[in-house]
Amino acid sequence: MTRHWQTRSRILPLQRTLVMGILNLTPDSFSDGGRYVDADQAIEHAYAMVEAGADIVDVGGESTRPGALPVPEGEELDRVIPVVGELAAAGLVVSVDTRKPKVAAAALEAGAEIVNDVSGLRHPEMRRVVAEAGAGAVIMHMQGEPATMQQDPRYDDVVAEVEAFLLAQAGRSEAAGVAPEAIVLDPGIGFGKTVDHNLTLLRHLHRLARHRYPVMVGTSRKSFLQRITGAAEAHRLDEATAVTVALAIAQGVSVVRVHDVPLARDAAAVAEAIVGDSPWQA
Ligand code: PMM
Repeated sequence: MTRHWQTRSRILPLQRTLVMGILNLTPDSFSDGGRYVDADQAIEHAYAMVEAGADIVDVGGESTRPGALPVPEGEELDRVIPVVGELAAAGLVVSVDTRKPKVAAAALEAGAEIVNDVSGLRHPEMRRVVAEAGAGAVIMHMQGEPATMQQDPRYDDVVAEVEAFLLAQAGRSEAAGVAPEAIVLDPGIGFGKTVDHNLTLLRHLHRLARHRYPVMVGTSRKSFLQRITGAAEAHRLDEATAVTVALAIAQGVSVVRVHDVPLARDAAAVAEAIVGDSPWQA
């Protein structure tokens, strides 16, 4: 597996787990209740996450939670670009969580390093934008669209299907000129998946991690954790998230996307101390 992640202007080493802190600029985000729509507050929160050990700040202006409707392009640009510009100018490594090629292009222009696309770089224009900028790319798996994806998700073999999709999209991206070292794969926990599908994928992260691409996982405050623990509030799921972080690292996952950065950083430190260079990567 690649031991670094090549992004637009940086090379991020992967010897230690990268923690990606979530900055949702969406009024309807289920997990932080829209506390960070105000740009100044959002920027403060980003600095606090970096202070607490975040390696990357993932800025998103369109909610992709189950049932969410698409946001018009102009609105997403207005939410995301000023914040990306300011954080990048301050020297932070910024990824932009978007499915829109125009938003991705503008964010890269404003200094973002990585495009995090929950639709897995399915749009040919998105592959072109990422290739042209030499940006890092997160290719995520999603069955269906956010508005309807949780209605009746079905797979014959969820691990094999997710793995095949991610590898096919990585291949298409490389064919479009994206460097293999720029690509990170993400199974898309909660995106068109039942609780059982999520758990099966989390049990088989080592299968995804056996390929040449680093693997990222996003479990933070997701509803399957709520279903398992019965926790009433989103922030009460951070400990449960930390458990998934440790178990993911034990299987060779390189990047974790979380809301609570200090907890994830501690979980990663303990997991790394126990597993060292994960036997799953052998
Ligand atoms: N999850 C959400 C949004 N973006 N991106 C990647 N790569 N992986 C994820 O699991 C992921 C994502 C939804 O969660 P949020 O609304 O709490 O940000």
